[in-house]
Amino acid sequence: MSQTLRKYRADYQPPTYLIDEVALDFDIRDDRTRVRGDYRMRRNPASHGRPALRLDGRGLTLVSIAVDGRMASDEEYAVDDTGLTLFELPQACTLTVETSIDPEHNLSLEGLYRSGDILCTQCEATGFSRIVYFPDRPDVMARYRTRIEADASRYPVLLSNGNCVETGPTDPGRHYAVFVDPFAKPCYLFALVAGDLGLIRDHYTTGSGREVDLRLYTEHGNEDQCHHAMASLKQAMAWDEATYGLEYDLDSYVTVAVSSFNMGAMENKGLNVFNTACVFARQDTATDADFALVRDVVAHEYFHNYTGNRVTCRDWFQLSLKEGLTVYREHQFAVDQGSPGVTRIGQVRTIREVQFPEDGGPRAHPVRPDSYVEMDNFYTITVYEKGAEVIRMIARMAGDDAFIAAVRHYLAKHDGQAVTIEDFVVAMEESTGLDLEQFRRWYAHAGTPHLRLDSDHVADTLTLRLSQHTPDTPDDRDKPAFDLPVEIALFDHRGEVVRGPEVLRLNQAEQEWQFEGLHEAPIVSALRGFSAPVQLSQAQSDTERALLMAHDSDPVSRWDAAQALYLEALVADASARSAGQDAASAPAVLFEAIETLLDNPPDDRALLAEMLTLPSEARIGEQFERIDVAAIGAARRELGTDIARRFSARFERLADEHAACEPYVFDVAGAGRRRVFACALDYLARIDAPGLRERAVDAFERADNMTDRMAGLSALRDLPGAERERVLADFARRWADEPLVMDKWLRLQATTRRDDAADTVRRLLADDRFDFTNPNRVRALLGGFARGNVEAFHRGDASGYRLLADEIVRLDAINPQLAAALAGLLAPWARYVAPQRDGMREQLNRLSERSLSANTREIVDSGLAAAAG
Ligand code: B3K
Ligand code: ZN
Repeated sequence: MSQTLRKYRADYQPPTYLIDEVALDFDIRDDRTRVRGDYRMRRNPASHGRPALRLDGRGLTLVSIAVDGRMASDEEYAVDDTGLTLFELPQACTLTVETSIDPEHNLSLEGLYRSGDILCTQCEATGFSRIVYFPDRPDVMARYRTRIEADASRYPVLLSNGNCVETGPTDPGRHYAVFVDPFAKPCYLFALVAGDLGLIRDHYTTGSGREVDLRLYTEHGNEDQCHHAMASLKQAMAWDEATYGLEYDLDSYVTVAVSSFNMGAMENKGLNVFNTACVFARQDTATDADFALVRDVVAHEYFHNYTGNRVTCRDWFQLSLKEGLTVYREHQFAVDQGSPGVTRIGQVRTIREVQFPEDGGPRAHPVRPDSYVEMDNFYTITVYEKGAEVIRMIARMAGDDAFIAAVRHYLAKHDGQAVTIEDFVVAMEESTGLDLEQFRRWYAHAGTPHLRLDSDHVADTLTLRLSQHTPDTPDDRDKPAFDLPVEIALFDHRGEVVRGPEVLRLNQAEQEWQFEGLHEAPIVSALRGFSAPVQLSQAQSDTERALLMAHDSDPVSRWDAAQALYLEALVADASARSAGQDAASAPAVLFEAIETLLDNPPDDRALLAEMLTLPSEARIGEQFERIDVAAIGAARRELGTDIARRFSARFERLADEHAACEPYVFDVAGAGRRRVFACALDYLARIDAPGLRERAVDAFERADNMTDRMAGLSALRDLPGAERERVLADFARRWADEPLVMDKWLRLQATTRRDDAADTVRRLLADDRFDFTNPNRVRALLGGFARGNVEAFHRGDASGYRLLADEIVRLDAINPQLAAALAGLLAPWARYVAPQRDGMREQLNRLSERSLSANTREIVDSGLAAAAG
């Protein structure tokens, strides 16, 4: 049974011993792996109390333990399920611990495990304690020397962090390598890889002239899918130098792509391990979205080298210290590489569609959580993305240059240390001169603030009144006011800016601002660029929204005005349907606004596609206290069909104008062109327009790239018939040997809008092309269904919930982290109307009766604890 002890941030105690040097020795054999650790330690002067030492260890077989070369006797230590305690140790000593582990049968994808033919590690958050007994906490930072010995033909490539200082043969058929990492690091950044790997190489010269050897390893045969990742790495290295003045600090930067990985990638010092899904990108196998994902994840992991590795977290409650800041840096990088407006729109969508629901549900927690049972459950959208938005607000208030100077100050002040979010905020204050006393509440409180904006125009004066209120969350009621920047601009009725943009700093429950000299009542564009992670409601007419949609100088606000127009119509219709009334039709002004948009499209084609895309079901659901999935689905379908019918000729023209005519290049113009093409096809498919099927099949067959091919395939997705079946079968034949492409095939079927979608998923679960032990396959099929096929998943007969719960039980036995993530989809039952709320809760109860991992137990319990309302 797993231990389910809750850990509290307030209970932090410094480590009793510091470890200066760690020598690890891995003896890899087919049946077992022996790991020996020699730790040179000394008493931590900051720690008082008994000189006992706690070493974490899970699922380990202890072989021996010795202090300064003398075997420890049974009385000197005690072993339990989660580690080992040494009762008394000298002030300074060398501790030697030897363990035996079984990576071959480790399906949890934590610690040392096998992915295909590759042995690799994943240590963050606490996977190191599955390798050897050690104080598995980020504030114990040591320099590592690692020796790996293994079979030479099975594992010709041996890798660990730092520089390779020695290699050679040992016993017949075996060889070894020794690595020394000159930088002190926490054990979560340790990595080891052994395998028979293909390689692509490049190099990078830093601003100060240091030559860095860049290597990217993958299973043989995939090398040609790795060039975009390598190019992205070089872009990221150059960007970090140009923007933050940060140069890479080791002689080599090594990346290894593995197919079985629980998340996107891991920033181990000098030796990143990546999910192949975040490395592979070739035009015939990857879409534009994949190309962008690879670029951004590669950059994210690279940026961690400073924000995370050189300066790390004192304890895991501080996770956003490295993740929020690194996501923010990644976001800025992405904005600089692509179309700034559309890139920002993508970030805003994630916050609204995924983070807001988390913040309003049973799993709501502050960016810096106060307690947890399983840390791996807290790698959340709140810690990552809301954490990044919080940083963005600081940058917004300080100004970009002052913010960058402040980050440099923080990194210099704390280089080589394990610190807290408070240390970061203090460094920001010291460098920028900002007073962040009240701002700190963003780290301490969960929940999304709701802002209300009212405006009054009297004589020639405009009064803007902003008020804020944050709803209660499970552990946090009656929240105080937040300190946040609200960017605004004022427009006249011709769409010209008459004031701003400027930032209003809201820090009270209610505040007023006055703008004089305005003869006519202006139109207020507010929360421009999504300047704070809040919900804004603003009394605005449809005509005003349409005007901003056509003229606002901020692309995010233009898009947002369009979203507000759609949303109002959708909410009215869904509310009517939910109440059993007649459907409500959308106002004429909405269709006029679409016509104006089609007549005067923005130069940035991707922005056009974004503005033509209806808010997702998740975003519509967020507008309701209780979510009625069927009513929302029907309203969204109806509006989509209505738009498609009215503008079918325009969509045909758009499809013609944006069909492929030049060879594929992944750039802003090309990706924008393909976005519009896919969007036009999607509208035409909604009404099964004459000629659409031929057009889609043609795109599928003739495209020189996966993006256009998927546009064709997606358009046929919900249109039963011979075309769909033929194209799907062709796809599966063509890409049978490309697991990541087959994930698209699985996902497409899992997201097909059909009443029997759950049966399709069950059939695919049994298909040979599916592999339950591989997280990418599971995410494509089960994640695709539960997240991407909202109506089928939430069917009133609960068949979707039963399917998910069945698979969670099966998965929990092998991969608790992934099982817990899926269980999170059942947890917010209280947000739904009946019968959904009952169906979800019933499956949570069913799960609760089983013996579960600590990961899944924590999620299920928090879901069930939610008030019935
Ligand atoms: N730091 C890792 C995530 C580790 C997740 C552990 N369950 C990847 C990243 O955020 O860059
Ligand atoms: Zn990260």
